[in-house]
Amino acid sequence: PLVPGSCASVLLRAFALPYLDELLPALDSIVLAAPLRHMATPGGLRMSVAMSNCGPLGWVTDGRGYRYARRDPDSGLPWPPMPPVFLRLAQAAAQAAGYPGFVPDACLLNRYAPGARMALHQDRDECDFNAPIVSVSLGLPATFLFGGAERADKAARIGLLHGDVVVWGGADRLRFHGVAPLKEGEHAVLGPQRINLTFRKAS
Ligand code: MD3
Ligand code: FE
Repeated sequence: PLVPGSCASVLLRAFALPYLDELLPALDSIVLAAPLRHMATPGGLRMSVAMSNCGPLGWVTDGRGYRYARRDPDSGLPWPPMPPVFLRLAQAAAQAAGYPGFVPDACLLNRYAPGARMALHQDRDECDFNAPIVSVSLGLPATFLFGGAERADKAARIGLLHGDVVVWGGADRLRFHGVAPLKEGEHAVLGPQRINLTFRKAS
C-alpha cells in the first residue's frame, strides 16, 4: 500500500529505468509533433504545467471545459501515435500492480518547470473508473499530494523520483491529488524540469 489504509495503488520505484533509452527519444519526437503548451482552465487561468498528448485521445482544457479530444486543438491534427515502448511500459506496470489487461487509449504528458504545480483535483473525465491510471515520473523529483475522497481531507506527501511508476486504481481512483510546486534543480538527464506521463483508458 502507498499509505496506511489503502491497497489499490502501487508504487514501483525505478520501474521505468530499463525503458528510458528507448522511451526518451520517442518522447522527443512527440513533443516535436505536438509541442507542450500551457492550456487554459475553464475559468480562464493559464496552467503552470505545460501539456501535450499521444495516443488516440488527448486530454484538453479550454474555456469550454475539460474533455478528451481526438485532435490537437493547436494543429488540428490527430495526436501523435502512442509509441510501442510507452504501451509496453504502461502494460508491464499495470500487470505488476495487479491490473492485467490494461489498454490505455490516452497518454497525457505533463511538463513541470521549477515553480510549476498542480492543485488538488480528481480525474473524472474518463469513462471507466475501474481502469487504473499509470503514471511515470521523469527528471527532477516532485512531492505528490495524495488526498482523500473530499477536497478538504489531509493529503499525504509522497516523493516521486526519476523512473518511478505509480499505478493508481480501485478505491484510490477518485481520490483528490496534486503536485507541490517543483523545486529548482538540474536533472542529469532531463535538465531543469520534471516530465510526468499518465496512461489512461479515456473511452
Ligand atoms: C491518483 N498528474 O495529470 S500523476 C494529472 O504528476 C495528474 O503530473 C500528476 O494528476 C502529475 O491528472 C500526478 C499521478 C496520478 C494521476 C491520476 C490519479 C495520481 C492519481 C488519479 C487518481 C488518484
Ligand atoms: Fe490527476
